[in-house]
Amino acid sequence: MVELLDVLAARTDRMRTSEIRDLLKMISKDVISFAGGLPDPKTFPTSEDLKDIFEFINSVRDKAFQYGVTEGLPELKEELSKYLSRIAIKADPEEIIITSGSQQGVDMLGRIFINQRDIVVVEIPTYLAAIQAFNMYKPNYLGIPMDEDGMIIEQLEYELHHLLIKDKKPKFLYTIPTCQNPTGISMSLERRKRLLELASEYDFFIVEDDPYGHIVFDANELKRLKAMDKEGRVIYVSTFSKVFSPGLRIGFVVADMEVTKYLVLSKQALDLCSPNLTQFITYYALKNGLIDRNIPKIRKIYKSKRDAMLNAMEEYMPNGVKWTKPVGGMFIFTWLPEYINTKMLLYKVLNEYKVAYVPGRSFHVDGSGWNTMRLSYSYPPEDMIIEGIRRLSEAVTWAIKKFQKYNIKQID
Ligand code: PMP
Ligand code: G9A
Repeated sequence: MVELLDVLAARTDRMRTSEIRDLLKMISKDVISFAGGLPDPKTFPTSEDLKDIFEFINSVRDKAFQYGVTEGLPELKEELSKYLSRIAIKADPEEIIITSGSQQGVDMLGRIFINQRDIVVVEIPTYLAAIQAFNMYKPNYLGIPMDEDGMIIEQLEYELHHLLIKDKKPKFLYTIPTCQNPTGISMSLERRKRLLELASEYDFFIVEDDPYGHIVFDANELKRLKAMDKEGRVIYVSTFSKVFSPGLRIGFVVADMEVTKYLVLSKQALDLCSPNLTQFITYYALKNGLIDRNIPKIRKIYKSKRDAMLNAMEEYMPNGVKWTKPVGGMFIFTWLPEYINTKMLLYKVLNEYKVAYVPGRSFHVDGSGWNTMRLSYSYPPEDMIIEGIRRLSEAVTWAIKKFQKYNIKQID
């Protein structure tokens, strides 16, 4: 018998499971889940829409069920180029590549850019599945903390300066500047401008991951970094998962042609092409305004759910717990007292209180975050959100009583 550990590639040693994906499998019907950022099915196409969509699919049957080109369905890229121009992103169809979910785009960027020990800058905290994708290529992370205006750019500047002294610079900076996962925070316009200046001064790429850019609640949509970019430094990644349907697995990357050339090469090897069938569905939805019409409805649904969660947190959470006030998106990030380990607490909360959340540690590249949790308000109905927060608060109150006497900060 082959000894598996003798034959596995060295790159597997930093592969870690996604807690979001693990929880998705574990959660039973009687659990109120604040774990995965699953869209509310009310935001999916209606039965009426589906009739039209499938009538259209029937009319393009020969192509829809066929292999497609690696770059993506040309009709979809044309429509996408128009859709992007409405958020001030100028992208020729040749600068767009359709991916199987934006997760694939994130992974492909890791593939084409990261050598072992290359420096990749990320927010602390950041999207855990981006860390999971990049880990495969063994970068050294430079984590930059956030405040209520997003990544602290002064700190980034300080770190870049110190890297330069050592003759080093990042390969790229990965950011979710708008309605961030996991905090719901948006980077201020001033910081966006400064970030672009720094990227130019220190000469690195920015990867802007933007699944939630349309899901803003109280203000207008913020200018995308890509829309402000004059030098082709921003590689824009986005998806139809949160504004139409994640089941279609349609995402996209926008970058200069020299970059897309390499992305296409990596996608050829990964999956040849994204499904023509779901690309045609997305094309139809874009062309006929289904997605544009859906956005105000989506905002309304999630805003109301955010409010339900924030109000319940205010009412039930004990002293010593802090949380973000999301300006959009699907998530609230929460800090418990430092002596509580949210990963250990999860199993009790799941089994006894029947509530799920994502322990926050995996969103941190610096080994911190043991006392944090991410709560998603996107999926459960509002009465369940309130009940779930009531139960979770009871569990947290129990944990504070039980562990505060130890008062030992959790460390990695
Ligand atoms: N990036 C971020 C920041 C996300 O939150 C998500 C989904 N939660 C993704 C990428 C991946 O989304 P998808 O593959 O469904 O497009
Ligand atoms: O189910 C997934 O993995 C997508 C959701 C991502 C998230 O919860 O951040």
